Amino acid sequence: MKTGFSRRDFLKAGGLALLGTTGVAAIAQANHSDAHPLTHNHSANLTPTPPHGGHDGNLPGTVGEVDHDRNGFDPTNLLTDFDYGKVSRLPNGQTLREYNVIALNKSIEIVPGIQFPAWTYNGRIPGPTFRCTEGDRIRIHFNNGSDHPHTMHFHGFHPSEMDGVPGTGPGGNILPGETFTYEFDADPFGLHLYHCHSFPLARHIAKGLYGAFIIDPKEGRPPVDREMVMVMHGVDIDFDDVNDFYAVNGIPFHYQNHPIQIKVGEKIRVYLVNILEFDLLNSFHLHANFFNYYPTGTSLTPAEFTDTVIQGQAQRGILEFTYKYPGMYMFHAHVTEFAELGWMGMFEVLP
Ligand SMILES: [Cu+2]
Repeated sequence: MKTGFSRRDFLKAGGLALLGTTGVAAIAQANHSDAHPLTHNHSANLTPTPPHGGHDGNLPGTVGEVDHDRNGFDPTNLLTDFDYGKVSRLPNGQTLREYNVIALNKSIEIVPGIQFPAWTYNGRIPGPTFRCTEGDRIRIHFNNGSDHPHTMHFHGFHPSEMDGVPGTGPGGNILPGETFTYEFDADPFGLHLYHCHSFPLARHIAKGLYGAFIIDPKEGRPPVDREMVMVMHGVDIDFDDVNDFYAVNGIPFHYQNHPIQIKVGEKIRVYLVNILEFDLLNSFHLHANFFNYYPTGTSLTPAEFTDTVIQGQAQRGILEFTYKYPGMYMFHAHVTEFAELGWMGMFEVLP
């Protein structure tokens, strides 16, 4: 018959007790409150955990706030900033959507105190989210207001001369001060993207010349309560072809510092695009939930029901989900290094 505690049992019990106290201390720190219900009954056992090297229970992040007004854009607004263009009708009845886009050099405060000398479409990172319906005529008046040649290369069907690639015609190399009009029919429906295709390509993309391009199916997608666009990218502030920060919609840590508010039971649709340069893969992980995933948005039937998706550069897809319980839920790259360098956000789910 076994008697008493084995050494193994003793260590296990002791280890758990130790872990328990440390865990509770971390929770207390994270909530900045000694009166938190979780810690109330244990307060006698608590000793403050000294802050050292990020082990104080707080999330990695920035202190302070970038100047969104000076930057000219706020990632919270970019989530729902769908640009449908100036709409008119062609003689053949086709819907025409016209857009004005200018390439601009622009200094963007990427994290508090650090200016990134970006190249932008319309002064923002990412550029405008163009949105249209399958079969629409898209006409983009592009003006290069910068000091380098740039182009606009769209994913989707179009003639070679509208591909925005050097060597394919006048649209393939728009010099500083020049203009060009890209025109094509929106096809196929799905979630696409556009970016500069001037060389060296990695530099032109990494400096900020990219954006999402949504083509809705003719019959539409099933209605949801909220739609938002998220463009995942890196920021290489010292131009050594290594990303120093990672972000969604321009500013690292933005949605951690400014959680996205949604409600219990709401149907959420996220248009997720990866344009990350220099790293092979990016990812999106949703906490305490699962989503239906539509790769490239080219089918109305989800391909997967999951909580994590991996995307290479230019891969994209549509996520649909609903939260059952109120609270704060992280979403982030499950490349954890990216998460701790800025690709981290929060959904605040309200009752
Ligand atoms: Cu360019």
